Amino acid sequence: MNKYLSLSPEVEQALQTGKPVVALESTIISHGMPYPQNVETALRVEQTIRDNGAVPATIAIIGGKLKAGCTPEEIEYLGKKGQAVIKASRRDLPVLIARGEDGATTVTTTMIIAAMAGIRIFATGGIGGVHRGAETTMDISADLEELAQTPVMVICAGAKSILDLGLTLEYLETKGVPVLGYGTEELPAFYTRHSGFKVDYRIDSPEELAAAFRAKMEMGLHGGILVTNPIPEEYSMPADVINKAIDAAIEESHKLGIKGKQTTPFLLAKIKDLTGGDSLASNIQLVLNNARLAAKTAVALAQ
Ligand code: PSU
Ligand code: MN
Repeated sequence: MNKYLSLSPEVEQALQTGKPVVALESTIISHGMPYPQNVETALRVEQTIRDNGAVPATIAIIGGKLKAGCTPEEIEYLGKKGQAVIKASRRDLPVLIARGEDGATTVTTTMIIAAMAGIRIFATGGIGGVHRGAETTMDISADLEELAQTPVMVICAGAKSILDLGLTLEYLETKGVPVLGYGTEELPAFYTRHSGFKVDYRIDSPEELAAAFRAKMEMGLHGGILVTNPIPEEYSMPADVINKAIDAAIEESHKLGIKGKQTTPFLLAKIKDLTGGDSLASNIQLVLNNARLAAKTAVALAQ
């Protein structure tokens, strides 16, 4: 194990004894939701994973250490500090670690650290992708490259239409990343169950998810698998409400000249304001739903 990695005693013990473990990211805490809902949600997600038979490993960078398994105090710290924590992608790791700084891990860096620790299953809300207008901005999330190269199964609720969903799927196809729909043939669009785009395969059980992941590993194919799990019907948002908010948020980001790593956090916060908090309630529910599926899949993979 490399000297930069630091496992919590619980996560270390679980990995040594072959118990199921689920990785969780920390950018969703610091940049994805406001305080204190971010901290409450992170702790509820951990509890949901335990309730479904797995050990949660919230991943973050603290004092220059790659942590797999944060304490509730560390989660509170990251949540309270919010956007003042550096949003750490792959390119940020060398300097942050060398300087002993803190960082919130995105899907990219959570995958990297999970793989270093030997954790195979990761639950989150949404991934980054190809942004609308990427043909001129070239704004394509590093999350897609990470899915192409790092052996972790990422369970999300699909991609929201702050992204160009069609181009995101094309990119994943080029990179050889399987995009699976849990109980659906249609790519879910995060706040809503429908996008009009098709996934590669519909999968109906955690066992089948685990089997696909195992096959990919055993063949020695590089990279991960993306599982898209639709938000439960009762928490999904009306498509017109959310799409109007997304369009308005994107327009505002252009007006303010928001660019680069600030784009996604800006849009998420704006959408939450424009929907009067309804999108936050949906966001919390879909993360809990993904945590349940991830824990069950980790249990199946450990068998
Ligand atoms: N999408 C969400 N919530 C999030 C993110 C994306 O619905 O919190 C975060 C994740 O950490 C993801 C990152 O990895 O934003 C992508 O950022 P970028 O688009 O800058 O790559
Ligand atoms: Mn970007």
